[in-house]
Amino acid sequence: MNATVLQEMTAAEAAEFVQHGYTVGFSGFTPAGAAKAIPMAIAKRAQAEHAAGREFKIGVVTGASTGDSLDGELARADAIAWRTPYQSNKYLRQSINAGKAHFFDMHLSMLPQNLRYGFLGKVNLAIIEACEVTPEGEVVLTTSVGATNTLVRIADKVLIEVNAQHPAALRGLHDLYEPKDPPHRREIPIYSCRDRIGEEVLRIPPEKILGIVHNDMPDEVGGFKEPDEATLKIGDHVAEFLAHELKHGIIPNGFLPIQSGVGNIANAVLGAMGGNKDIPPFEMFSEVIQDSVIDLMKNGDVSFGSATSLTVTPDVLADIYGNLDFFKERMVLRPQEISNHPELVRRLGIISINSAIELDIFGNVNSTHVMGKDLMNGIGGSGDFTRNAFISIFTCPSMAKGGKISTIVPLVSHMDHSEHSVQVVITEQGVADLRGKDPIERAQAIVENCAHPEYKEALTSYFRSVKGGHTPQSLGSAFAFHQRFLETGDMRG
Ligand code: 0RQ
Repeated sequence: MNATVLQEMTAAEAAEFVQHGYTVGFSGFTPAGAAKAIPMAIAKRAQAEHAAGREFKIGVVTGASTGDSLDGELARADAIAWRTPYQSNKYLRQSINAGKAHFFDMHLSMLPQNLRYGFLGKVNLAIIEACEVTPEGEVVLTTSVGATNTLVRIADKVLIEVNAQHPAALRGLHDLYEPKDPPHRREIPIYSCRDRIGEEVLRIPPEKILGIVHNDMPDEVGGFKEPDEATLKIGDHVAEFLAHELKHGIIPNGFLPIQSGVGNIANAVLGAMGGNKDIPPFEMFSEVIQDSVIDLMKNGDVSFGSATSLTVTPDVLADIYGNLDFFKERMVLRPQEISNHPELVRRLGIISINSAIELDIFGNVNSTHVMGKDLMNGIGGSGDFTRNAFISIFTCPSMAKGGKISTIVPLVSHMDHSEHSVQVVITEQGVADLRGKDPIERAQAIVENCAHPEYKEALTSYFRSVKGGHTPQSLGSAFAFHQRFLETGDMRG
């Protein structure tokens, strides 16, 4: 292989390679492993261009969400023409909801193949974070893989941030594999969470690398709120439900791998599962490994974790890096195309646990839009897992905004997961098992077991007032709860 001296440069010099109208693919899945210094420099460049009266906006593709130095800086600089597949940044959200940045909400497993198929056009530049780059172009990634392997391969050129926060000893944590495209695609040969099928490093032809920028910024992963009573109750209900399924032979002995969303509820659910004596040590086959999983690994409650990102707070990351051999034996980071692949989710029998913004009495789930209109984050990986899970579970508190909103409504104001994919609903009130139930039985189970008592009567009278039909839906009043909230600020009127 050629040993080329790679050009070192500043972030500002690297940003000069970016032109108005480019599509740029950045590393990162959540803030973990996201490029940081170069996107900040691109935002500065955009501001300077705008001040000089010139247009400067780019298409931004990453694995999922990123940190503020990427989505926040670029959104504040009004430098994002379009963005996919997921985001969770307050400034970018504002920009999208104001119609300034176009956003395509996409199942995360589909992004790499949609890029390869050419659905999103050409990728001009990939900007990625690494902990080691050899002169031969071997690149060791940091705390996520996301779509980086595909972005790097299809982009015209590559810029690399080498981040000193992450040790080169991360080599071996990643398993990089990209399927062939139809009609040549074969099965993905993963038959257990621990299987490794790819390479430890990315191999980038050195002539494709425009330069290296040294950086020392930590991942911008925020902490968790202390769980409130409702969150703890949801966690307990999930753990008890799963222990019951195991006891009754629905979940096989030895348990099945778990996928869990991110955020406070997911953290509480995993904590409750670890604390439940009837649940044996289990594996994770998920997209994100977050703080609670690390605690459970140390206790022996989680025996292995397969994901695409290690999204942990700085103290937890320091702990992992202090005991890297222990954790490298217990985890693997894969491309999101593999960590979230429907084929694998169904083959391995993953139990999926995700959160809803609202859900209706028939089991349809809205994960993405407030009052049918304003984007919150995006569907993320929740659809990849839910549609193909062994058992799919959705959790949420029964009320939001201090009770002014019932999260259980007659009809969702936006739909991400349909009644056909949603099997179990869990709020702090209890559990509605929807398997084998028709729409009327589902409505009864959800209202009885999951709705808040303050909303039970209104929800019951809604579906009882409809006569005949398979699904008791009234087109005239299906959105009465939402209308009342928009008019009075409270769904109770
Ligand atoms: O508002 O932030 O102003 O307080 O929504 O709600 O209860 O804190 O829940 O942080 O777990 O997020 C679905 C958004 C839940 C998330 C969603 C308001 C509420 C609060 C947040 P504030 P909570 P969480 C893996 C899988 C889609 C992607 C996914 C999500 C804020 O889980 O983005 O599943 N999921 N990915 O007050 C109006 C309602 C509301 C409401 C809640 N009905 N109406 N506002 N809120 N319900 C991750 C990846 O893919 C990377």
